[in-house]
Amino acid sequence: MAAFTPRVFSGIQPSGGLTLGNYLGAMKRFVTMQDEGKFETVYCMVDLHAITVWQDPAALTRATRELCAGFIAAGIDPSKSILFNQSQVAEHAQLAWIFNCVARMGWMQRMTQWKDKAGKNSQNASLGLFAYPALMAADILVYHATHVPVGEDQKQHLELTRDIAIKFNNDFGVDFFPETEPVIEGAATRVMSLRDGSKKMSKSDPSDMSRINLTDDADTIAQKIRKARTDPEALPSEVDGLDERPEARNLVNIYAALSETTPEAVLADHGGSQFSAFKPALADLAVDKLAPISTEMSRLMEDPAEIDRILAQGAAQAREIAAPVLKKTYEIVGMVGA
Ligand code: AQP
Repeated sequence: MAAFTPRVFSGIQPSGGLTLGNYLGAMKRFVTMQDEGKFETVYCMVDLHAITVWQDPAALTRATRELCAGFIAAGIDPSKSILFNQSQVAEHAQLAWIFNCVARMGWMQRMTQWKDKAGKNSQNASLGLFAYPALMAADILVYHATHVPVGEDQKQHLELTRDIAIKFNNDFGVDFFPETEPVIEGAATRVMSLRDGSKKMSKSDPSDMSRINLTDDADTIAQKIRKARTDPEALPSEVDGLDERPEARNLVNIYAALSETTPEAVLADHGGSQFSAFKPALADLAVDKLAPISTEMSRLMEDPAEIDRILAQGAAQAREIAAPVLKKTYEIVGMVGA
């Protein structure tokens, strides 16, 4: 196996505002991996992914800038990490086409995100939504990324990315694409909806009460946590006591992730508490951690030209890595003029 530069790639869709799920499941780890200094870090606003379902153009532009502001407010430093939006680096879409020709229809049909998002009306879903995982594989492999921090929901797509890399290497008899490792760690790899403990918290959920947005003010955060669905029992003192209590487990996991501890430690402190006491403690913690991010996002959003400058600069840096990888891929495939 060839030696690859330790490099992290991950992306977030500008398909709405950032949620607590995106923050705890992905962005917080992006910052840790940047600050550890063990990896080159490349982070992307995946706007080409966002349009696999309908996006109002003006809302997409705003969401992309707001997402960039969110990355920076959460701790991503454009002088340490490459930060850009996907559509400015054409190599993503170009490599995705090659991968569309490597991946098999059956692989895509098995993807649970495709089944969930296309639902019963799959004949009416976009071709882009079906091919989404091949574009995601291209996002990652065009940087020869070795590690990808993501939430639990993206695990299957990362397995598919490895399958595409292996099949490409086998088909062409090369050792060119790495077998990327997912990084799925911590108490909040799957933050659930505040209204339904069986559903993932999602920025496109029709109910705003189901999620905490990074732009929510303190009162809204407190109200959403107060109204979060729970059961009538007190919190247990052991994590086993959370079995069959998905809503209680979710709030405990959120508390653990925000306070950078474990669910066991949270229950050691709060076991026996009623939700009437635990929810205000969680709301205070959430406001404490999220308010500085939301304030900084608002400040950054006052200067969209500066955000666009950061994205253009990041895109130029990204192309420096992506262009030679695409060129070599074309050579391997046999394209004249590559
Ligand atoms: N609820 C979640 N818990 C933990 N991690 C999550 N992520 C998303 N939701 C949760 C992680 O955030 C990263 C970016 O996700 P994305 O925006 O690319 O797409 P998504 O997973 O489809 O997120 P949403 O919020 O549900 O978007 P929509 O509603 O547009 O589909 C990923 O690493 C993801 O795992």
